[in-house]
Amino acid sequence: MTETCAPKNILVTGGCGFIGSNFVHYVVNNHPETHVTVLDALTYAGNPANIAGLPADRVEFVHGDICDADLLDRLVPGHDAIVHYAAESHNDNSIANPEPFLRTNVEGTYRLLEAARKYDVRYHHISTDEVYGDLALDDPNRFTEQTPYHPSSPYSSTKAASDLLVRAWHRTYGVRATISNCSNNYGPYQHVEKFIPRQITNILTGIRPKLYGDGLNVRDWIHTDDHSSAVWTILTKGRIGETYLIGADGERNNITVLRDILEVMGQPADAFDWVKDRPGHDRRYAIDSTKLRTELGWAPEHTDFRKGLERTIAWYTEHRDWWEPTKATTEARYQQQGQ
Ligand code: NAD
Ligand code: TDX
Repeated sequence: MTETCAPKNILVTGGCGFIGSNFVHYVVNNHPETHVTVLDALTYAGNPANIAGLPADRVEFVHGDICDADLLDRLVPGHDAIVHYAAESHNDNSIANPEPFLRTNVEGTYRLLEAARKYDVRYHHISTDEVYGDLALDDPNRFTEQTPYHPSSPYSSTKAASDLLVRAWHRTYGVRATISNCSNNYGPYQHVEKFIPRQITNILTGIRPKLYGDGLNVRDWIHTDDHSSAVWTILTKGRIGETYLIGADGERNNITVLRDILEVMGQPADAFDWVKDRPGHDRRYAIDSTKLRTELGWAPEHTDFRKGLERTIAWYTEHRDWWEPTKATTEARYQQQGQ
């Protein structure tokens, strides 16, 4: 399939977070015809440094909240598409305090959909495989676009709610929407609260890595650059009203990932602590991305997980000034939770 008209002006929400900022870099590097406006509230998870240094004629930053309808009235007209990444994204935080998740993930999506409807702007919604709940370790199936929604955590239930709003706004009001549900991302600019950066930066600061439960929970890892290319593919070639699952066949259990990190960083294989499990901890996620690959011709490029992990470890080693300011508060919060 060939690319239908590449959008000239896109509004990227959450473009100062981990995956959103990697997408902004991807667009700047690969699609010179597209201008990006980043809308980000700069919560604890947003960092303007993630997009600093990008050419001013390609990327404009607007500091603001997706729940601010007046701001959206001023900002959305003139854009060809909204790519909606902004969210409260961390499961452990949603268990400690669900309220911001309801506001940003549900109300924020509602506000953006209303703006997309009012100004007839194409809308792409970034979601997660967690809306499908979890699989048993020995289940031969993986998630597909037909898997029923069965979210487990306050985080994933608010993401599921936001997906359902998108479907309703497409069907009822004709909003030109697509949805993608992606598996666990890794790469640069990921907050140190998340599994892989937490363990790398623990080792770099002399703290022992922490593994939840029995360490056998499985995540389906994808490099964030592959997520970006998949989103661009769906934005430009996807069928309106459709959902596409994004994954790179990267299933691994947590203890295997941790042992890889320990080995690459020259640590003994047992140099970590077992800690309290996450309440309601999903056992396994696994994505079947056949629809995206066969219908739109997308394929991941970063399929060597070990190599991607080594590059990610190198990035955190070389960018201490990026993560050090957030490390102590993040670990203090985990310590309070017994994790
Ligand atoms: P993140 O927490 O790193 O970044 C979220 C960004 O959104 C931050 O920059 C934050 O400041 C901004 N934000 C939060 N609330 C806002 C608001 N009310 N208004 C404007 N901006 C706001 O998150 P991430 O890991 O980059 O995830 C991005 C998206 O991808 C989310 O929608 C998430 O559900 C989805 N996703 C994440 C993963 C993953 O592995 N991290 C996997 C699949 C899908
Ligand atoms: O210190 C830790 N030790 C540990 O064993 C942390 C922080 C996590 N874990 C485990 C829990 C999970 O099984 O590692 C796995 C990954 O944990 P997270 O990084 O918190 O990710 P997860 O809960 O799987 O959700 C992520 O992928 C799907 C993103 O945070 C979500 O935004 C996305 O939707």
